[in-house]
Amino acid sequence: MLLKIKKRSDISSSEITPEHIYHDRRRFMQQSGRFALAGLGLVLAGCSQEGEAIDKKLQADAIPSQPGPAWLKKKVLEFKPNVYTTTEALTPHKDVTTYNNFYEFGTGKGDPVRNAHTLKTDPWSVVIEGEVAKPGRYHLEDILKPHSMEERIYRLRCVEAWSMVIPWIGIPLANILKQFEPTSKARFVEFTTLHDPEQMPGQQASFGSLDWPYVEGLRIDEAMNPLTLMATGLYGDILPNQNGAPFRLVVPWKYGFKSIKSIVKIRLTEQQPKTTWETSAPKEYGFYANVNPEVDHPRWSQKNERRLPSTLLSPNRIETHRFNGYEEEVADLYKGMDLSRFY
Ligand SMILES: Nc1nc2c(c(=O)[nH]1)N[C@H]1C(S)=C(S)[C@@H](COP(=O)(O)O)O[C@H]1N2
Ligand SMILES: [Mo]
Repeated sequence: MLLKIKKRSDISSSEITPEHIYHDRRRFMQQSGRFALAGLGLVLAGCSQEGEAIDKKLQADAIPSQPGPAWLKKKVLEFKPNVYTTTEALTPHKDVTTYNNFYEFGTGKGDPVRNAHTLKTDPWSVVIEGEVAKPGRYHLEDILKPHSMEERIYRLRCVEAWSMVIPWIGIPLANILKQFEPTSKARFVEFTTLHDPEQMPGQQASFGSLDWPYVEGLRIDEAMNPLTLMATGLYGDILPNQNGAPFRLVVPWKYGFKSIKSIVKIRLTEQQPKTTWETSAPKEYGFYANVNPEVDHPRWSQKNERRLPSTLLSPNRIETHRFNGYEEEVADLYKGMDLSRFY
């Protein structure tokens, strides 16, 4: 059964606190530990749909710690639970932080956790430009300062047909954009990831996987939708580098590649941005990239997904839902559009 987000009107204030909301990081870890243990015997035999063996060493070893800036940690720890949640089981912390797509650190799922310690996330500034009354280069701290942190538990559905349930911490993008006063000409928002081959080995020419920097975009109404989040944390702590520290986008009704990591520029534009995956393979990846079981990828079906942890013996295949289960919240944005054309 599809678990819908509760509307604010459906939820009593007493319900907002306990059970599925975890202020205590240790509790998260206990929960992840349970899931990880349950899957342990299978993990060793497992491989992903892409035929990639799960890295046994990574499953066993401690991950290099990336402490991140103290001011950000303090801010993130002040998070409050939000009504956007789900009763589905969280994907264990270990899977969320060791099975990643972040091509700047390599194209293998285990590459980002191995390599992303070279990313320096402090100090971090973000350029805000284009159709805004207050353009400039801002310290991340100043961008976050006026806002409070919320925890939102969202499904993440990768276009490669696997998915996770992740407890993010962040701020609605709408609140951040309003701070810089978009002009009436702002019809789209373009996001750009850091481009620095010294910190991001996947950007060195020898890899040649994508055109850098990684660019993504949203229509302004998609950007302003209450579900659209700028994340700075997950699982009760700051974002690990491999998950896009210190500041990344999360758009839960779209395929994961829209949720761009380690953002250094936000540009408001009149024209639709040219995005990385659309540019690299326009027949396979579109600008909209809404999760849609009715429109297959040219090389595979989008009707189902592997909910991680997933192994060969226990693939954990589930049905994919329109807009990743967020239809009620976002379908209105696409009224009258042919979603097989605007994929
Ligand atoms: N800059 C950048 N952002 C990126 C990617 C990337 O390679 N580079 N991969 C995307 C893809 S394909 C997915 S599925 C998600 C994965 O996010 P996660 O590793 O936090 O689960 O990040 C997205 N954001
Ligand atoms: Mo993805």
